[in-house]
Formats: sequence, structure tokens, C-alpha cells
Amino acid sequence: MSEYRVDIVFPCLNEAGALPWLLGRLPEGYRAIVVDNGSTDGSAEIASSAGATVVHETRRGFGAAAHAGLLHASAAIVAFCDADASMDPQDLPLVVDPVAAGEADLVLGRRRPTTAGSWPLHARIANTTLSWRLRRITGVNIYDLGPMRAARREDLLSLDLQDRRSGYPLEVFLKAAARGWRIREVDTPYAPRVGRSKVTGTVRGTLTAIGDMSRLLKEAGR
Ligand SMILES: Nc1nc2c(ncn2[C@@H]2O[C@H](COP(=O)(O)OP(=O)(O)OP(=O)(O)O)[C@@H](O)[C@H]2O)c(=O)[nH]1
Ligand SMILES: [Mg+2]
Repeated sequence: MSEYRVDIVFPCLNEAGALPWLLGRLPEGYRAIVVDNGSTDGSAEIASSAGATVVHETRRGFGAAAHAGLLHASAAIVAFCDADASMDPQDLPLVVDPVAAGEADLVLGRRRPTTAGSWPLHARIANTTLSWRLRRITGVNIYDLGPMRAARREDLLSLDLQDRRSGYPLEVFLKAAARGWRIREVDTPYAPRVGRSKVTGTVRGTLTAIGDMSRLLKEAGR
């Protein structure tokens, strides 16, 4: 048994500018697992000197990092959060508490921008379209496939997750829905990231994410 109640997985690719703030804002009883994906800006060193557990994942990709974090975790509940300071770890109880209370099996944070610049238009459009498809496919009332989420560790492991790229969060959702998990969406504040945009902040990153996700949706027979 872990001495921590919650392990938070932070996939991290060159987030040196965000980590000190982030790791200073962990709720009580939460442990940070920073999964470094070959950062070249000293992210791993910064994370470990701030007291985080650092896991090195050589295989590139958001899913590869997220999954390595899950495999390393030992707490009963595992939460995921981006490491770019767009989301505040102090808000993690919003997604963790319903799981801890046994009221939900998967809680997803719906991103609510704190300023107009937090969320670029192309990313919002892609997300609105995706959410609409997901509601139609699964019947789950979801409006955003956001990066902040929580579930029980054993449950997540039982999903036998395969995606190691940007489809990972979608695979979690689709499998959870197919198994009839109680999925809940809660509002979570979303601020402009610190540092350079990598995935949906760039049009290229968004297109890659759409490609990864479309493949999964097709495989799911939709
Ligand atoms: N380990 C790992 N982490 C990644 C990779 N790509 C992105 N990340 C991390 O995953 C999180 C989400 O990536 P972001 O770059 O914030 O993606 P986004 O929020 O869609 O778009 P932007 O914030 O605009 O870049 C961040 O903590 C990144 O550091 C990757 O290939 N490997
Ligand atoms: Mg981001």
C-alpha cells in the first residue's frame, strides 16, 4: 500500500518553466509522478529536486508517458494532469473526490478557460466535434476530453490500454464507457500554458491528435 492516497501522473516533455510552480501546488496526500519523455531542458532534474518521483520513458508519445506513469503508480487512485501549468494541481480534488467517495469510476475535467487566450479556436472546434461524436457513440454526457482525470488504479489497469500516442485519453474513455463505468464530467479551470505549445496549441499537433483519435473511433466500429 502506498503512503499516498493519490498518485498524479504528469506526462512531461520540456516543461522546465512550469514544473516549479506545479510541484509546489500538490494537495495533501498526493504524490507527483513526472514522466519525462527525453526532455532536453532539465525538466527531469527540476522535478526530482522539487521532490517528485521521476520516471523516464524513452518511447516518445503522450500515451507512452501517461501509461508509464500508471504502471509506476501504487496509490489506490491515479489522477492525470498536464505538466504545462494550464491546469492547477490544487484543482485535482475536483476529479479525485467523486472517485474517492465511490460515486464515480472515472471523472473527467471539462476545461473551462480562465482567459480568452487559454484555448485556441482550432483546438476548441476539434474538441466540440469530438465530444459530440462521443456523446452519440456512448450515450455519456461529455463535453470535453480534458487532460485532468481520475480513476482507481486497478480499474485503469484492467482496461488493457494499447495506445501510446495522443489517442490514449480517448481509449480510456471508450473502454470505460463500453464497460459501463460511471463516468462523470466536472468543470475545471483552464489557463494559458507556460512554455511552448506542443500538441493542440499547434495546428500540426491538433491534426496528429485528430488522426490518432479517428483511428481509434474507427476501430471501435463507429
Ligand atoms: N512524455 C511526453 N509528454 C508529452 C508529449 N507531448 C506532450 N507531452 C506532455 O503532455 C502534456 C500535454 O501536452 P501539451 O503540449 O500541453 O498539449 P496540449 O495541451 O494539447 O497543447 P499545448 O498546451 O498548446 O501544447 C504536457 O505536460 C506535455 O509536456 C510526449 O510526446 N511525451
Ligand atoms: Mg497544454
